[in-house]
Amino acid sequence: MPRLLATQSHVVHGYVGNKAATFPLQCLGWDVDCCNSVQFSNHTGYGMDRVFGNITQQTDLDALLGGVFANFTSDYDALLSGYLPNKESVNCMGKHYSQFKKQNKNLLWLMDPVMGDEGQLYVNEDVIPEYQKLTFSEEGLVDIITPNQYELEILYGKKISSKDELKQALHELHQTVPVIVVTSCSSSLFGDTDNIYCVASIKGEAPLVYRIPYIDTYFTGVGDLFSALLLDRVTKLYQDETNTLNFGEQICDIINVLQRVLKLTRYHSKENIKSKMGSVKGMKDMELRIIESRDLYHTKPQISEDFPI
Ligand code: PXL
Repeated sequence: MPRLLATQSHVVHGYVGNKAATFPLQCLGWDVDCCNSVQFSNHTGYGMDRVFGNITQQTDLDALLGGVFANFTSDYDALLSGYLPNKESVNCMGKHYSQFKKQNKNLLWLMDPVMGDEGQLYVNEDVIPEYQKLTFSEEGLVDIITPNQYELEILYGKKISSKDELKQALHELHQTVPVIVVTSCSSSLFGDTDNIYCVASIKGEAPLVYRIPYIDTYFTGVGDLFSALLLDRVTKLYQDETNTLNFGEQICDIINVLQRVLKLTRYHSKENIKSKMGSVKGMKDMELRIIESRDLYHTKPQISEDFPI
């Protein structure tokens, strides 16, 4: 059974971070070890005055990651990192993951540089240079990154206003990172507000562009689920000795899985929920239906007749 270590959020209620990633990965046959970068009552979309709990302090994160890697020196096939709230936690994850990757060159490290979306930063500004250091490290230790366009611009250090500029940014980041998936691009880049666009790029190949029908509801944790599914697919792609798996098709499959999870989530939520945004009841109703989606994570999903998806 492949084993993975994931360092990202734990929420007591709901499904973001490790709560969004663990069960789907377990369904796909992974043994998932979780290191929690925060332990919060719920995600921050409920409003900061409704978030209770703690950030894992650097000394604790350092002891946990140091201890795990000391005890299990060659036990991981993949490393995943997601939401880390501050400079110290990104630095600590980066230090331990880098050291472990150097000792285990064959494992895959997916780093989701969670910083913000649509022009809004939702972590401390001082995480930026930490993510840039890991992304542009000449040692090339990070295998996959999954920024949205805003996060890509932050890493790149420049705004991206055209497809050519996007290509240039990808080219620059590919000097050190082999796989880049820009999970959502601004609608202006493709002149189309009805759809969102995902751009997936492997170093040395032309980037692939995916048009995704826009679902007009507010979901949280979708990026975390995307990263988890991507790490599973890319691991299988790299291990595929028969050469039958194809990167472009894998991304297409992941997008289809996510669309089904979102439709199932919307199906289970009450109507008109957008008007309840910001309320605990409204946000609770829009939590990803991670468990109900259990049959959807595989390549060939078993879709129940009960759901119109
Ligand atoms: O990546 C989503 C996420 C992860 N962790 C926490 C969050 C969110 C989104 O709101 O609040 C704590």
